[in-house]
Amino acid sequence: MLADEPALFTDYAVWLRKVLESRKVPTGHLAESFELLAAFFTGHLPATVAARLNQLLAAGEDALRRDDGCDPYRYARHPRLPETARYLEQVLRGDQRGAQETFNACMGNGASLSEASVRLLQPAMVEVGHLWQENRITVAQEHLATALSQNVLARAYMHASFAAPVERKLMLACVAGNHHGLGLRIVCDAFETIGWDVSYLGTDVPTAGLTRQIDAERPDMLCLSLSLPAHLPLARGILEELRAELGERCPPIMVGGQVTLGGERVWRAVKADGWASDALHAIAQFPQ
Ligand code: B12
Repeated sequence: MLADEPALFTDYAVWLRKVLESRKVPTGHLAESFELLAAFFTGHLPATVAARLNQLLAAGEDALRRDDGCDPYRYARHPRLPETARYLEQVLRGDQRGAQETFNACMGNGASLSEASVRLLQPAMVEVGHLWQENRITVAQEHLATALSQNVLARAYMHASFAAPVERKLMLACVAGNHHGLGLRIVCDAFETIGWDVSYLGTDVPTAGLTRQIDAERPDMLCLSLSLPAHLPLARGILEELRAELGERCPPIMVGGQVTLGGERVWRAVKADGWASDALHAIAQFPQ
């Protein structure tokens, strides 16, 4: 409703059905509960609000009926590198050395740190999420793949090429409640490679502390990462708070992350100043 983007809700409906189905939880009640909700909204909310909500519910029901498979990589801008399947298999197996070799070989073949991150590691991690969603791997395997990938990135960083400093400073944080930090780390490293000075605050950053940190460090831009649908209204509130607290001292705010991938309307709804779909897209907006 916030973004007026039906894909946010239809993606969620299909995602939920897959998660439940793969765990043998009956899903017939999903469409039924959408209908019950629609009836409730019609009876209890102003007609215009109920109509907007019910349109979303109808789109959700339709998506469930159509049974679209939902390619988890549908929003990607860059084709994955051919070595992605090998990298995926290695991180799931816990083969740190193999995964590192695969990643480094891509860099050896001419990919920058950011290209290898976005076109190899990122699609592999998206697939890890998909496998978890379908109950084909455990949470422990997902954690293993994430931990391994964090290591791979940290070690590959040592072989990256860096442009001369450009006297611009970036601060990066995941909004409070967002525990997905790997993608933002990739964005952070990407800006470093084009000469920016970076301050990476990591996951789940409380807004009060973020405000003080901005005031202390005065970055030229703030990058905020959001992952889940619930982070959208939260982010909108955080942006309002930062701007109210900091006034002219508030830098331009760029957002990104999983839940923003569905299109313009999503990031505009949180009132951000800019958006990028991935680390390559982000740095391309700041040509040297
Ligand atoms: C690893 C992982 C976790 C780890 C994160 C650990 C860590 N240190 O990062 C942990 C275990 C914490 C986790 C928890 C959860 N997760 Co999780 N997770 C993932 C997974 C498998 C990979 C995330 C990742 O690293 N992706 C790779 C990176 C490189 O991609 P990225 O994050 O999109 O980042 C790129 C861009 O988005 C962009 N970007 C990101 N941030 C920013 C910011 C700016 C400013 C810019 C410009 C760009 C930008 O650039 C990045 C690099 O190119 C994803 C699957 C997926 N599709 O990504 C699920 C996924 C995101 N998780 C999911 C879920 C459901 C959860 C949980 C709710 C599960 C649970 N029941 O507890 C919790 C929620 C925790 C929370 N409150 O945040 C779902 C979300 C589905 C949905 N519809 O909302 C996904 C999609 C899995 C799935 N297929 O079902 N998760």
